[in-house]
Amino acid sequence: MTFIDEFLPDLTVESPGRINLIGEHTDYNLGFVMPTAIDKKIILKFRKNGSPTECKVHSLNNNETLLFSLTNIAKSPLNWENYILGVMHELLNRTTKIAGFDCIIQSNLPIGSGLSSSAALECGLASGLNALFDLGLSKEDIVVLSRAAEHNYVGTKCGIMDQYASVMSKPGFVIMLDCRSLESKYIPLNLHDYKLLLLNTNISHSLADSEYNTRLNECLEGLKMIQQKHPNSASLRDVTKPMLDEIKQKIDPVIYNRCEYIIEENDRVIAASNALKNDDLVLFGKLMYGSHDGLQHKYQVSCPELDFLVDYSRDKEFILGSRMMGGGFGGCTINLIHKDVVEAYTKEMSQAYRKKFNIDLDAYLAMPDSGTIIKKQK
Ligand code: GAF
Repeated sequence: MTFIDEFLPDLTVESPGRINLIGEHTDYNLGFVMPTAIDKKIILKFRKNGSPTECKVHSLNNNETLLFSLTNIAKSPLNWENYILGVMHELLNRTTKIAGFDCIIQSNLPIGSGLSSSAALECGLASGLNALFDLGLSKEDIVVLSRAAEHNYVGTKCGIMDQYASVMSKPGFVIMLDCRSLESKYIPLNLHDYKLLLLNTNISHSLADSEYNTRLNECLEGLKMIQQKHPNSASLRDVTKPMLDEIKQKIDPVIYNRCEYIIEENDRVIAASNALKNDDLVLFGKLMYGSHDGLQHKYQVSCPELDFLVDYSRDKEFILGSRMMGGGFGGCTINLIHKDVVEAYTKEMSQAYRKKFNIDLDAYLAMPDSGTIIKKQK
């Protein structure tokens, strides 16, 4: 019998990926986002192994095993291992209650597709160990420490959206999240005859990680200049268009565009949440297109594959909105599409995409689902 065959878990964690309806790159500018978890997830099974220090994590997807000791946590040259080791590092800074454990991981979340498999892995591991060793961490602690793991071990200076959505979501609701106060409003998602269709480009351009941190720095550079006139602006979230325009002559046009996009995107999230409350899906869809246009032209994090999918949808009366989703440079578009045409449109789109890029498109319907679920074995 192998380690996997005889594995009897003490507990199982279901840790979901997320979609984001609108509000991209606003989270690290302490603005607003509108994510929710989906039913694509990472399953993590845990058991204590009796050792005081030795741990084993096995990924069934890539058939790789990570062995480590709690007394010697250090960064790995392998990216996926750093998600695990980063969480261990953060947990061990906060508690001495963890001992040796084994964990098996299996995922149906496509990696690099903008559905946030990284946050699902970090939060799933932290939630599982919290329950297994009774660490007494709150859900918010899990969110915050999982993001810290990504900053400190993986090196992406991400915002809080992905971890928050993976842990805190509720079925049937999107979260209107204020990324500064972490106050959240759960808005019921009533799409009537429409569906959320994700179209996965199956592309993940290598620029994604480096450009992400570059965007963060560009926003900080813009903020610094604005603060010379408006010292009370703690983040771009506090900045208005007239405030930005006061320095238009002095600021680098690229930085101006980045800041302008963030200001406009924050306004769009607020408008989108009102549109949802008023059942105005047509307006919601227009805001989605506005978001994509800003991401493509002002924030410049889109790519030809994403733009092709969004552009293809523009003149279709059965699609109310479409935009790239997540960090950019690949991954999925999110489309608000009439339920009667989902199948036919997916087929048509797949053919067109294949003809243009010689790549297969994947399509998934997404519904707001539950955040982290922990099941203890009896
Ligand atoms: C990635 C990041 F992890 C999030 O924090 C967020 O910034 C997103 O890109 C863009 O909105 O998923």
